[in-house]
Parts: sequence; structure tokens; C-alpha cells
Amino acid sequence: MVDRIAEIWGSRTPYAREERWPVRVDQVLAEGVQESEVQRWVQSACVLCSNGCGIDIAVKDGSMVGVRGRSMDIVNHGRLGPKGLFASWQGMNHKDRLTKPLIRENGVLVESDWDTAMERIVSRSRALLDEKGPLSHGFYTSGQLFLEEYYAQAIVGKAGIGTPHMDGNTRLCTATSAAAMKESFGSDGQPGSYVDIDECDAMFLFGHNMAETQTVLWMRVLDRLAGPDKPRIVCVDPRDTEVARHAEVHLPLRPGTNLALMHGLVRELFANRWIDEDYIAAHTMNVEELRATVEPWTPEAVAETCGVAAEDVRRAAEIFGTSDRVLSTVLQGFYQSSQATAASCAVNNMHLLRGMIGKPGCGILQMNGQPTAQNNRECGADGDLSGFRNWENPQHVQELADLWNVDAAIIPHWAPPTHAMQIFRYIEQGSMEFLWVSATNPAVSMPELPRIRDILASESLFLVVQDLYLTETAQYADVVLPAAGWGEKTGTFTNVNRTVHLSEQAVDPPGEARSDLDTFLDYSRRMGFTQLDGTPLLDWKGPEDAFTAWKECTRGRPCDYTGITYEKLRGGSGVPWPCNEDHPDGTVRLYRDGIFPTDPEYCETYGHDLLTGGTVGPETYKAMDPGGRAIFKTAPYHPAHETPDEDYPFRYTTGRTVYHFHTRTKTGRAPQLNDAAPAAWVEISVNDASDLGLGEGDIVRVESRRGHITAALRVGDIRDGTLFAPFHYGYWDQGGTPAQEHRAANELTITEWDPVSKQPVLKNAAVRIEKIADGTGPSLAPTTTASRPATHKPADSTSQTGRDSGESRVLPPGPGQQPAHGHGRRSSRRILPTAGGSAAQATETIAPVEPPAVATKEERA
Ligand SMILES: Nc1nc2c(c(=O)[nH]1)N[C@H]1C(S)=C(S)[C@@H](COP(=O)(O)OP(=O)(O)OC[C@H]3O[C@@H](n4cnc5c(=O)[nH]c(N)nc54)[C@H](O)[C@@H]3O)O[C@H]1N2
Ligand SMILES: Nc1nc2c(c(=O)[nH]1)N[C@H]1C(S)=C(S)[C@@H](COP(=O)(O)OP(=O)(O)OC[C@H]3O[C@@H](n4cnc5c(=O)[nH]c(N)nc54)[C@H](O)[C@@H]3O)O[C@H]1N2
Ligand code: SF4
Ligand SMILES: [Mo]
Repeated sequence: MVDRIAEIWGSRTPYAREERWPVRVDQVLAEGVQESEVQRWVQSACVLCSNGCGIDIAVKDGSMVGVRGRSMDIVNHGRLGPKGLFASWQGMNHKDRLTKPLIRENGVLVESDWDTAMERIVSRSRALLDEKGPLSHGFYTSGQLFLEEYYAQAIVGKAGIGTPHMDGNTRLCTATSAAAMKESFGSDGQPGSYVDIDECDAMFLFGHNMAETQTVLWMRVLDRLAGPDKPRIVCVDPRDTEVARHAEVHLPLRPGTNLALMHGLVRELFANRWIDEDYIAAHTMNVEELRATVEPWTPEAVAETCGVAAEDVRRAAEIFGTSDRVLSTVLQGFYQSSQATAASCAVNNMHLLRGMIGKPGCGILQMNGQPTAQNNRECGADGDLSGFRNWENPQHVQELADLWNVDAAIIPHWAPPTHAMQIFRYIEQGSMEFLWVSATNPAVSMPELPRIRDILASESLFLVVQDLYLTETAQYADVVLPAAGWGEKTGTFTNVNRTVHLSEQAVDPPGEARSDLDTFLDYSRRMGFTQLDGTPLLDWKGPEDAFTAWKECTRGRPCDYTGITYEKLRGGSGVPWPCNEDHPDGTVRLYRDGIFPTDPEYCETYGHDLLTGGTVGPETYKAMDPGGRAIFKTAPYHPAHETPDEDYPFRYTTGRTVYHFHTRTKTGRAPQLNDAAPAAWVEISVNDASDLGLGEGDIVRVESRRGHITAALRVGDIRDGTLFAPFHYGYWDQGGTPAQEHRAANELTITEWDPVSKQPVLKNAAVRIEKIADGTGPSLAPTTTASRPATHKPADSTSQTGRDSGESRVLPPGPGQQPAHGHGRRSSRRILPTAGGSAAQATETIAPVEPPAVATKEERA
């Protein structure tokens, strides 16, 4: 038994390079339930992050009573992290689930029935379509539905209504991942594989706190670090995360300066000739443009702009340049910052320069965050064309028209799909009057919440919200639809390294809650959408019909699912696409042959100018003639628009803690997780706290030009001049109980986005901070992770990072900066308040069974 709140990553099972990662099966059962009492174990995969761990659901008397990891799954080899163990099932079992549709009557939401609620939606929808046409409609969906549900939604939106205004919270999440791969390689599709962790010599984590956000992947890294020939780690993150603590080089750069650092690293590769000339000549284009763009970025120039040591830039570049096999991962520290696509493409560029792509241990993981973000991108419920098709290619549009048997003219392709921030802008302007929100909580997760609240409350807007719970967003709805969730419906989804899993229904949904697929199919039927021959647009009876249709949509495309069936996914491991006649068991990594999907007839995009976001267009692209080569894409560095000044002297950044998932609708309802991180906090460095006379636990007010929050202060290991807030805490606690107002990190963030991916800049704003009350003890921030109390005194923290403001000031050796009550020094594994005890215990079985075979001999060669 292990306390998996305190021991986040559980016990070590060390292994050496090229050995297989051992199996360890993690399991939790509800208190009082014995393993012998479990009546059925139902196959699924975890939906609490993009790692996509194989999971079995324990069922007793029609309820989910626990979970265990699937030993044969290539993703997790049996392991689960704290969210998978505690939130996956408890987050669904809660007593305050929505069980009936709600409609707004005289200003208040009242219980109703499906017929009434759906007819309300359909009559409004019809009237708007007749009067104002398809542009009056928008859909804002998720990275948490199932593949089948996105495909239904995509067809309803594109071939039923014909609106380009479709997007998901994937815009806030992995839009840059997709954009960076499209720009460099011609299409979305993850080049690398998790197996690369087993085979690499070095790992670079760019703005990715993997230890907290993909805990099971981090266990694999920890197990390699515990074995012989351990990989060298480089971490790019302004905070002293658990990743940074294991890094040989930590580059704690100023938020918003990623691209400058990347230019410096790329320049070092050129300058030291750590490049593969043959690979570059045979498989890439535009290398001279790249060389010229990075030329000014000496390590000293990087040091000045990014606030890191020049020597560390050199050391990091040397590790990249001289290791045989490097694996890179990229996530929100890059994707949610300014110049996101350019910075993320720079990671691709480093791999292309060294020819380190498609080979064992040489992966690029442009990470996803949400469990099914990949499927939204594939299916096109985010506005992209289904099956990674190119909206600027008329042939691709015609293929979809043929598949769906509709007129190609209805499928929106006259302009780029409308991104989420623009959808909200259209509502603000009044031109969009119907918005259907599914499986996302924008009233907490979008930037600049004071504005978002006004938009959601617009008089002119008819708002449909489809969720498990009455969320902050649902409070604004005209109609609320109760959804069946994980374990209550069947479907598939695909993780970061393209591995497709089947998740089977284990129990009945509560009350009248229905799967999102059923709801979209019902809407299509009631709206009377038809094919050209007059038959219903969607006549699927259930998820498997949807999956069969989807397979046809992917035939011959990069995300080829034609070799996958539900049956094939049953019993064993997930399968990575492409899976077809040529690759019947799936494909571990892409681009082994150095041929990229950039051919103009095949590619998903003709690309953009990374500085301005202007599209390249078909003529120019065809003239460039990439013909299967990858493209070095880059842009000059520009400082973020909002940088600190006298009034707002701090850089503000946001992110996650290991114990919560997003707006906490599930993790807030899992007692072990909620107790581990029960309240919001703000992180500040020791030096800044000392300067301002602030101490651990003080109640502070942080303010930007757009709003303010109040929270308890954590004096921690973050770079000077930077404040960090977790974005998990909205206005409501479980059960819709009003919590403290003004604690959501997004009260302060800015309405701005990357010009190419259109991903909002959630990790960079200018703020000020002041104390409003003394604390009564330390803040309740976890002490097991990046938010742990500072491990050094004021004097020594300047040496590494330098300061963002007041560089020349002599710092007083501030007493009273120690965390109160002696909690949380580096050695402490305790968290505040204690969440251990029997309730957080899980079993770990380090099994003597053979680990799953993860790569074929051919792929290892
Ligand atoms: N526990 C937990 N796990 C999750 C989730 C969750 O909510 N909770 N959500 C899932 C989802 S949807 C996602 S998208 C992923 C996100 O996973 P991550 O991207 O790993 O998580 P974040 O905490 O948002 O950001 C990562 C790091 O970026 C750093 N950072 C901030 N600004 C900058 C900058 O300018 N440059 C650089 N280089 N770094 C910067 C932050 O200090 C932070 O440590 O996690 C997934 N997994
Ligand atoms: N400041 C700041 N803001 C951020 C971020 C950040 O790092 N900093 N990160 C951004 C990122 S990467 C992300 S992914 C977003 C996440 O932001 P959100 O998408 O708003 O977060 P969630 O809390 O996951 O919301 C998902 C909703 O779907 C519901 N749900 C779950 N399963 C189902 C289902 O099967 N059907 C239906 N209908 N509903 C379901 C849940 O109850 C929940 O209300 O936040 C973004 N916002
Ligand atoms: S790593 Fe992600 S997918 Fe795996 S158990 Fe944890 S939350 Fe679930
Ligand atoms: Mo995300």
C-alpha cells in the first residue's frame, strides 16, 4: 500500500536504455470494497490527461467502485497517477450530477424534459437559420468528448448547418501543437513515441511540467533516471518544477521569451556544426533562412533577453548537439506564450537540423493536454476539415462532400475556420446569436474573465450548455443538457503518441443524462438535416456506426484508422495510428523514411508566415515545391506585447498543480485530491517577497489592467519578477456552492493570441501585487510539487536567474521568509493539509509479467 497523494509517482522500477519498461499495476478500490467483491472489470482508458493510460473500471452493484491500470497497455504498463486513481471514477459518482435537462423560465433554470429542452433548441436554431443563415450559429466544444462525438458534431456543423464557427477548448490547449506540426511537416500527427523515453540519451522539456501533468510518463522518466545510462535532462521553465530538479541544465527564462532562447540554441547548433548536412540536403528546405534569422542570437544576447546564464545556453545546446538520441517534449509554457508557433517550430527545427526524427530515441512530442484533443483535431469539430484535410484544397472539400453525400458548397471552406477567441468576439458584436457549449467551462478557463462573463450573459445570445455538472458556465445557459460521461458511454479516443483506446460503458448514466453522441444525433434528426438523396444526414444507431463511418473518412490520410475495429481494441493494448493494410498493428513513429506529408495534393495546410499569421496560399506553396521535404519555419523574435512597467511591475504566469484537473469539476469532487489542494494561491520568489515585506500565507491582491484576484501567498522557487497562479479555481466549489469570488487566474489574463495557431496567451501578463491581510498560517498550496515552499534564503536566489526589475538593488537578508510551522522543506513529503491516511492508499503490484512489446524489430533498427 502506498499513499499516492504524498507519493505522486509511486515506487521505482528502474530499467536501462533499450530495456522494456517493467510492469507495475496500480489499483484503488472504494473504502470498504474488497477485490473479491468486484463483479466486473470494464476496459477503458483514463480521460484526465493526454497521456491516455489504459485503465480497467471496477463495477459493483451497478456503480463504479475503483480502477486499476492495464498491464498490457503500451502506454502505461499498468501504472496510474493520482488523478486516474482517485478522480476518474469518484468524479463521476457524485451526488450533484445533472440528471435532467434544465430550461430558463422567467430568468431561472428549472427542471424540464428532453422533448421540451430539445424543441427549444431546435426552434431557436431553425428560426435563426431561416432569418440570418448559418453564420448566426457557433459551437464551442472540447478535448474531452469521444472521437465518435466529435465526428457527429463536425458533420452536423459543416454539412447540416454549414457554419465555419466551430472550435473547442483545444484552441486554449493544443492548437499550437497542431499548428507547429502542420507548418514543419505538412500535417498534424505526432512524429515521436513514448518508447523514445526508453531509448533516448537526453530529454529536453520545453515549457512542460511533465512531473505534474503527465505523471505516468514522468514515472517512465524517473525509472530511467534510476537505472544505468540515465538520460540527461534539460528543462525550460521559469519555475523550479520537479522536472527542473532532475535537470542537468535548467533554463528558468523570463515568461514570454521562448523564441529568443530557441534562436540561441539553434544558432549554437549551426555555430558548432552539430548538424547533419546530408539529412538537411535530402529532407528539408529553407535552411538558409533559418540560419540568417538566428544569427544575432549569441548566448550573451539570449542571456540578456531571457534572463538566463549564457553558459547554461551553451551547455544546453551542447547536450542537444552531442547526444546520439534526443527526445523533446513541448507544452503550455510554449503553446500559451507569445510567438507560440514559431517557438514550437524551433523545436522541430532542432531535430531536423540533426536528422533526429523518426529514429529510436529521437522523438518529438508536441504534446497534447486533454485526453481527446487529438480526436477533435482529426475529426474537425474544431473547424478544421475532417481527416486532416486542407480547407484551401478543393479536392479535399469534394472528398468530404462525397463521403457525406452533400453539396460541397455547404461545407465551409471559403475562409479559415473561426477560432474560439473570434467566436466569442462575434457574440460580443451581436452577429452570432446561438452558441452550443459542450464539455468545457469557459467562464473559468478563458482569458480575461470579466469580459467572458459579459459575453456569456449577452441578451442577444441563446446559450446551450451540455455538461456533467451545473458549472460556472451552465449558470448562464438558456438550456442545460445533462451528459453521460466516462464509464457511462462507449467510444474511442487517441492520446499524444497516436494510440487509440476503446472505452466501454461500465454503468448507466444518472437519471436522464444521455451521451453527447445521442444528443448530437437527436439534434440532427429534429433539425431534419438530409443527404442529397433525402435520407437523414446522420443515421447512426450508436458509437460503432460512427466509428465505421470515421474509418472511411481517414482512408489514405495520415491519420489512417482503417485497420482498427472495436474488436481489435478489445482485450489488449491501445493501437497507434496509422493502422491499415500496410501497418496492421499500427505505427510506433512517423517519418522513418524522411518523407513528410508536404506534397501540395496531400498536405493539411499551405502554411503561414509565422510572424504575422498571413497565409502562404496554394500558388506560392506549389511554386515552393516542398515535395515531401520538411520545411524550416521561423520568425524574428519580438517581445511580448504586455511586459512589466512601473504600474504593473511583475510578469504573471499561470498553470497547473498535479492534484487538480482544470476547473476541478471532477478532481474537486474526489476528496483525496481536493484535500491536497483545497484553495487558490499565488507564488512569488523569496527575493520579491523579501523586497515587498510579504510572507508565506499573507493574503494578497494581484491586479492586472483587466481584473484582480485575492489569494494566499506561497513564497516559492520561482524566478524573480514572476508571479504564478494555478487556474483551477472558479467561483463555485462542489455542488455549486458559491466560493470566494475573484480567485480565478483568468481574471487577470489578456485577450491576445498567437498569430498562426490562434492559441491565447494565457502565460504572460503584467500585474502588480499588494498585501491585504496577514496570513493565519502557510498557504494551502501543495508542498510536494513545484509549489513547494522555497528551498533557499533571499540572498542566494539571484545568482542563477538575475532579476527582472531593480537588478542593482542590494537585497536585505529578510527574516520571516521561512515557511511557517516548519512545513515543506525540500525533504518534506507532507502536503497541506494532510490528505494521507487510508483514504489515499493505493496498491502497487510490481508484476513479474512480461511488459508489452512496444516496437517491432524493424522499428528499433
Ligand atoms: N494535474 C494535471 N495534469 C494535467 C492537466 C491538469 O489540469 N492537471 N491538464 C492537462 C492539459 S489539458 C494540459 S494542456 C497539460 C498542460 O501541461 P503543462 O504544459 O505541463 O502545464 P502548465 O502548468 O500549464 O504549464 C507548464 C509550465 O509552463 C511554465 N511556464 C510558464 N510560462 C512560461 C514561459 O513563458 N516559458 C516557458 N518555457 N515555460 C513557462 C510554468 O511554470 C509551468 O510549470 O496538462 C494536462 N495534464
Ligand atoms: N490561465 C490559464 N487558463 C487556462 C489554461 C492555463 O494554463 N492557464 N489552460 C487552458 C487549457 S490547456 C485547457 S485544456 C482549458 C481547460 O478548460 P475547460 O475545458 O473549461 O476545463 P474543464 O474543467 O476540463 O471543463 C470540461 C467540462 O466538461 C465536463 N465534462 C467532462 N466530461 C464530459 C462529457 O463526457 N460530456 C460533457 N458534455 N461534459 C463533460 C466537465 O464537467 C467540465 O465542466 O483551460 C485553459 N485555460
Ligand atoms: S497520467 Fe493522465 S491518463 Fe494517466 S492516469 Fe494520470 S491523468 Fe490519467
Ligand atoms: Mo489543455
